Order: sequence, then structure tokens, then C-alpha cells
Amino acid sequence: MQTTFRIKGMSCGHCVKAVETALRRLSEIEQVKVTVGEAVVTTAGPPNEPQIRQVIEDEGYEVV
Ligand SMILES: [Cu+2]
Repeated sequence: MQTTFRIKGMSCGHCVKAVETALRRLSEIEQVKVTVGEAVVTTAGPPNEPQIRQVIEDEGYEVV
């Protein structure tokens, strides 16, 4: 299933790369597409949202 996270604090390609790289480390995530301000993740089942939020926030951004 596909879930979209809106992210505050991203401004450029470096932010996109940082979020993308961090999310790719999560084994539950099959696909991830990140743009400035948004991450669309594909998971087999319902995503572990708290964990995904945490990973994004650990990179210094805020999930809104
Ligand atoms: Cu940036």
C-alpha cells in the first residue's frame, strides 16, 4: 500500500536525498519516492507510521 507523508523543513535536493536514503534503510519499505516536502512510501502491509516519522525526524525534518 502507498502512504504519503508531508514533510516540513525540506528545501532542496540534499534534503530529498537525506530523507530518501534514511527511508530506504527500513526493510518494510519496498519503494520510496521523495520530493521536496513529501515522501510517498510503498509497503506490503500497513506501514509502521511512528517508525517512519521517527526516521524522517531523525534527519532533522518534521512530519506534518
Ligand atoms: Cu536541502
